[in-house]
Amino acid sequence: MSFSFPQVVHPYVEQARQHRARLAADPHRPAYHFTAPANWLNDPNGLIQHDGLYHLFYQHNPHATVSATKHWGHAVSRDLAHWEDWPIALAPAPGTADQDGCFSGCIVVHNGDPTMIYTGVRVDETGRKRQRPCVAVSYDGMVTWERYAGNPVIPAPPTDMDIFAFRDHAVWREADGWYHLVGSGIRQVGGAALLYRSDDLVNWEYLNPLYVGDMHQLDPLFTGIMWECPDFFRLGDRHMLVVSVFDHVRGDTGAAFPMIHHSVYFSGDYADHCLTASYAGLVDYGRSWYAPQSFTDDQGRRIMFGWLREERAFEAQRAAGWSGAMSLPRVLTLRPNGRLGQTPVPEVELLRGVSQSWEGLTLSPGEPLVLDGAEGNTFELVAELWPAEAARVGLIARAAPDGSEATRIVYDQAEGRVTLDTSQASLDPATRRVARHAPLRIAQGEPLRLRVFVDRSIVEVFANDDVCITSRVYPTKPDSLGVALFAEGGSARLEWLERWAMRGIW
Ligand code: DQQ
Repeated sequence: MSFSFPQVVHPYVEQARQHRARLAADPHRPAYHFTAPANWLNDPNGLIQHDGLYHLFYQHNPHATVSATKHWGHAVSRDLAHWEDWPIALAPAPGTADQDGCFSGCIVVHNGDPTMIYTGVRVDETGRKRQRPCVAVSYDGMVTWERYAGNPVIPAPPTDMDIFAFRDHAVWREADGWYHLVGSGIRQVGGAALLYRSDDLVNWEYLNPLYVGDMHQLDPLFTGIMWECPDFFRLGDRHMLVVSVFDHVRGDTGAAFPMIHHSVYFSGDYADHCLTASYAGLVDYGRSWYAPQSFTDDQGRRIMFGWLREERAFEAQRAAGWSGAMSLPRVLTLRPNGRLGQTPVPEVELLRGVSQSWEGLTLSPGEPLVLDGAEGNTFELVAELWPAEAARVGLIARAAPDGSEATRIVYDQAEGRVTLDTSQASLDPATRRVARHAPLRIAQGEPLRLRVFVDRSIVEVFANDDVCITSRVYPTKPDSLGVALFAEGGSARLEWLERWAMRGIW
């Protein structure tokens, strides 16, 4: 079956091409992870496959590299690997409920028309920033959007709880109508995903919180005072609620600053409009992952993108002229005990170029094995390793010849965890450099399987299809390109390793 796709001819598209050409030589600018043409990008929004075309909308400030005046940027793909820019879908409109920002949301198809449910931001006369659900509809294949005249469609949050914040949306269809989650927090309680029901997407009846967190609980997961960007879907015989954790930190003066943390999933049973969770975990254990959203495509796959935020100074972002990237699209699977499994969509392999492979090598402690010919900053690497007697085994990437910069991915057998260590990734003190750990228990008779995507300032790691860790790295030296394997505390074995140069997505 063949589709005929709309061709968008618009001055914005040419302008976007010029921005991309201008920024392409930046050594930190990803080549095969999605970025905005220029300036600020954050959350993925409105993910949908419609008439065969994949749509990725995203939070975007087209005017600067800072998080302000949120628009909905828009790109499309025929294969989930290559992307084209389309004109900005939604911009704050003076005099409307979104005049100070079009925040995150989703898109569903209602009576044949793609319909966007997003958060309109408007600062009122008293200076209060009001965040309320709004609706817009497209009648031309999602190029232009008409606001619903009755926006906001929910004028205020429920009044039977002391609500803190009210934004971001997940909407899905059940037999008796549309259901809708709004991200929120209940003061002194914790994050909350508030559930509504509607027949027409514009008249909403509040039901109850689908699920509420506990802000005082730190272990095993910290879930904060408020939840942003709720996402809710069925996976196998479970339901998954994914939220991104917002909290405050107190500065030296005692003043509270907003702080975004990580994305948590709760998996369990959904009945009577409530979720009973039996497992909770982090979607990605790295430093840079936030605000994911997912959708189901026409092959029935649940596919997720997340925002990979910057870990360098605002000044460096301003000088670069761009900020923020998307993760690779990931297919979600259900793992034992309700855990969330993630693998890159197979279409990512369309980007593979020249390949090289190594096999059957022993890794001896104290003698890192440099993979000659594997160096680079834009590649994918898949390795199968047997830790054997080694206490730790791993991979080094973006390494300088003199060892002054290096990013390490380490599996520790005794701890049962994999670490993405960027603490020496850069000599630039104004970049965040941290070690982030993910629990990884490898079953008896199974090797350590690492799939690593290095894309200039992005390192995205998938371990045994079980855990993901993604962080940003900013090596300062042009020759910080080396790749090596190592073992510590005993010998390990490399079964095989394949490395592909990766092509760009534009
Ligand atoms: N980003 C959006 C909000 C959301 C936050 C604004 C999460 O809708 O709560 O750009 O990154």
